[in-house]
Amino acid sequence: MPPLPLATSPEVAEALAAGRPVVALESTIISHGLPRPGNLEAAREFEQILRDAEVTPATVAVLDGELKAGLTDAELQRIAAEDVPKLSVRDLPVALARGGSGATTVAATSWIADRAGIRVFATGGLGGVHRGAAETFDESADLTVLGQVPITVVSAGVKSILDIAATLERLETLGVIVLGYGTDDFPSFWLTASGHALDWSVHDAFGVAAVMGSRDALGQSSGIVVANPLPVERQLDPQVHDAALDQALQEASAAGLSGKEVTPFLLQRIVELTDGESLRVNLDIARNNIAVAARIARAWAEVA
Ligand code: PSU
Ligand code: MN
Repeated sequence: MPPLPLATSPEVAEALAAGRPVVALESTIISHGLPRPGNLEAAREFEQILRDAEVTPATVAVLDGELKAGLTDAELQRIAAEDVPKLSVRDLPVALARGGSGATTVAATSWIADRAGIRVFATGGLGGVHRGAAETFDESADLTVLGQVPITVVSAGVKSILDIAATLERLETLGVIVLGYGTDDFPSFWLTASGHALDWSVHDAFGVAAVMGSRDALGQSSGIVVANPLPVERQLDPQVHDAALDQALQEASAAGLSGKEVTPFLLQRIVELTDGESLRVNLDIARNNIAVAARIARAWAEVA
């Protein structure tokens, strides 16, 4: 087999070799999930939250035909400024074959982080089963990859642009462990709760690390979704949320959008329709998830 074209940054490689905590971050949130130019500032801030917690950040992307775990500031700038494609797992071989670059989704980030030996990953919200999937079959590869890769991903559940009940059913089928972090209710990203009850919850980072350890001991290789809600006083106003969501969904369907364009379109329209309020909440969620991922990575480094 040819060597894996994976460049782990020196900082990340050293931390991993020493058993110090590392948290992976995805790059599609930078390239497609947040508007420019604030996206670069956000990407830097996400890394800084980890550094402040003495955790090494590993932002994941594909640059010039190489998988990257850990980016320099110049590389972060490229992801934030260039029109790079959004890459899921199946896109990685094509991007590599062409010497191309791109931002990685939760699916691709999970896969690359696992290859790099990283166990904890923070994102905003996972992809999932889209509304109308019974006809369109539109289900994010985030779910299938999490069924295959033993990574722990901290997420504020999934967005209400998706079919939450169907997403939870698919996570069950795929064998993905879902743990509420201080909650019994699966969060719906901008909103603290979705009304969908979870089977399991943990109270702190050591509770997550214990499940990671027992999953490993069983030889299971599925991922863990840590569902971390925003406190209710920081959620998006539910009325503002519902109105913006209805309109954005109608527009996406009227425009005949499908496939990988759907998520970025809806996210951007919802920012516009909420006068930027959804963006403020989006950033707050990412920070909140990164802070929890830092605690989990530290707990894991302690017990592993
Ligand atoms: N949800 C968000 N923001 C995002 C995404 C999802 O709140 O930026 C991105 C993530 O990178 C996720 C991807 O992995 O969209 C899912 O896209 P798709 O549904 O096309 O698989
Ligand atoms: Mn899709």
